[in-house]
Amino acid sequence: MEKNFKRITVTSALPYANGPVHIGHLAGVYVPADIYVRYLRLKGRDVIFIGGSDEHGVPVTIRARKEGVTVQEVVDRYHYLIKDSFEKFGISFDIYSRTTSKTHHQLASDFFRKLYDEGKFVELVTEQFYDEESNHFLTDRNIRGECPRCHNHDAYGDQCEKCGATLSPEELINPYNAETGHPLVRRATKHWYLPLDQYQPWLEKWILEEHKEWRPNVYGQCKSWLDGGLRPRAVTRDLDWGIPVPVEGAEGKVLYVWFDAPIGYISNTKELCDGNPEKYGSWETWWKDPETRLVHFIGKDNIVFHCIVFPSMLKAHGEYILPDNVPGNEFLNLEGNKISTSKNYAVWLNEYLEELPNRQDELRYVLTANAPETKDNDFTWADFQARCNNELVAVYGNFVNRALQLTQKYYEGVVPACGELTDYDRETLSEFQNVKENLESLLENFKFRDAQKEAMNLARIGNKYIADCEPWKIIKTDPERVKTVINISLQLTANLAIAFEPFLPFSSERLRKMIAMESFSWEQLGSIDLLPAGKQLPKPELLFTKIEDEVIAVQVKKLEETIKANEAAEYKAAPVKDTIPFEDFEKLDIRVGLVKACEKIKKSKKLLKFTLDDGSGVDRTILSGIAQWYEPERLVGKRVLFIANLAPRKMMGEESCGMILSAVNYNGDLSVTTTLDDVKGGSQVG
Ligand code: B3M
Ligand code: ZN
Repeated sequence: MEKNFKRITVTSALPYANGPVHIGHLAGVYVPADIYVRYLRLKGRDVIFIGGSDEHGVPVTIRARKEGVTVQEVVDRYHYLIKDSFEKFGISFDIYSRTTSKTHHQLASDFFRKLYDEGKFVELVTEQFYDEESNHFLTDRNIRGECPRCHNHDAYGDQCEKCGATLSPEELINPYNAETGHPLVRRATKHWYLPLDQYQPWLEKWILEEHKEWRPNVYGQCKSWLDGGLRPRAVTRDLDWGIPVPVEGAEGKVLYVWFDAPIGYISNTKELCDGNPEKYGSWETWWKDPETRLVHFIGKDNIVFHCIVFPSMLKAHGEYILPDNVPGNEFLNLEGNKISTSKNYAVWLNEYLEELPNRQDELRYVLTANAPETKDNDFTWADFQARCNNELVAVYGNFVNRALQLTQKYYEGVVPACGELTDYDRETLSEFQNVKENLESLLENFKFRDAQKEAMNLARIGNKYIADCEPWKIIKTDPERVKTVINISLQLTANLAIAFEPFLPFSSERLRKMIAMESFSWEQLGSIDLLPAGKQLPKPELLFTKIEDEVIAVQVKKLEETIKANEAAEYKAAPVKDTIPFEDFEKLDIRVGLVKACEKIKKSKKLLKFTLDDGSGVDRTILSGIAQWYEPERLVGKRVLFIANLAPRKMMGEESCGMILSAVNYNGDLSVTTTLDDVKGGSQVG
């Protein structure tokens, strides 16, 4: 922090209340924000942490229509589900409110009105697509029509999924309403635009010159937007869900969701402070005092709104401070694939909480260890297991457990006194005193991944120390030395509880109780007299437990099944071949064969050899390339369909007389066809 700020307002993106939150949200926004806030609180800084649901916009209305419920029902359901997930993961918001709150509607409305009255908007009339049957304007994604390039009939208003062309709705031939199929007409409509072009020179100076310290991915995105030249942006929409535009003659229009949502940070602060002024003071201090540092935690798809649009709104308004930093993260992938809410491909937090109970810190740990801070990153269950077992259990948990168990064993849980320090003790202590300084500078610079590594390093130092000193070997011969070693190990343990608090709050809390500390603060980090000699410690329990293979297998399988289900849902049958006359069909002699024997063929991975009863009294041999999908025993006794009059062919030295019919599934898997009833071998099919 270059400037000395008095207090810090921390916000994290308001998730859309149109579905549950997943690990991508947690990794990209909420865990880093929470680490930062917890650190500042431990330091005794004046900080508030603002969150809430984004309950306006088109997606919630689509979801409601699909489910046949009201929009209010949809946002209620997800608001509470999301809020609950965050709470259970220890995301320590001072407030988690919603953009449908009264306070927010009022504040966002007033914000708009002030800009309107001061002539900060430009009014523009444009032609938009309109559905005359249901009387409403449509958004790009809700418009479909024929692609002007490949003539696919179901291209979207923004893109053709068949040929990949990027489109705008006007380009579509015969546009129609994607939900109802109604044809669309063009109709003139008036909207208010924020003239971002007018803010361009100011933004260039403010970001490109004065905020060079922003993360390269954030700075880079801003630069490329600015280099491309900014254009006015509509801040109103023709929709019936949202905050009504507070201007006469604007009936049926609402504020654009990206206009109202960031104002939600301010509204939620107001709600927080008005509800508890003794604790939080006036909301305005948190948003208007230049000595307040404003920090927005977001994902990369929100960068332009938080770095360009919202600051321009704040600047236009004139009374507010601007963000001092916007730590934006890249995306987290899952097992090599994109996380997708619409495809249900994600690890949902509410499901994780049920399926891996009491393992919130484990997920927080792995998400931070793999945080997509500078580039997209991948979450895999195998890595999750490895990090939990090899780092949390084997390093951190192991050290703490050793220190506490030895205290029980040798001193009945009473902290022994520290004797004279050796050079090695001093070396160890100075090493971990450096950790504090390193941690601080990393946390202040939003490098949470490296910061957590640094904290883990402290545990490694401890492990090495105890392993090198081998107290169990000298307890008889040099009991005084052992006292010192255990004392130092316990001091290190206390330090670990503090250092890990921002990252692993649940474990730190448990550890704090195991070492009978009332409370701790960041300033204590690095000191070696946190646990006074003579202090009685309770019986310790394990800080972390191993994650078993079965638990991981279940999760991996779940994702694989989702992929399969999606592939099946997306599968489109191949086009039907050219029509043939009936006589051509009659040329084929398809029959039922009873499988008398079936075996693998040596030297071939593909072929199975069938011996069929085809009703002729003589066994028929057919080879079929389905070994990959069937154990031969499974097919014995089954009735299969085969082509009886196909010219015999030699394969792998065997003669095959006919062909067994199989269906090719969407993913290429083969499935042998059979009859529903017991039909005699040799029966004709037709
Ligand atoms: N709801 C988009 C998102 O969830 C949007 C963020 C608003 S932050 C003010 O990614
Ligand atoms: Zn196309």
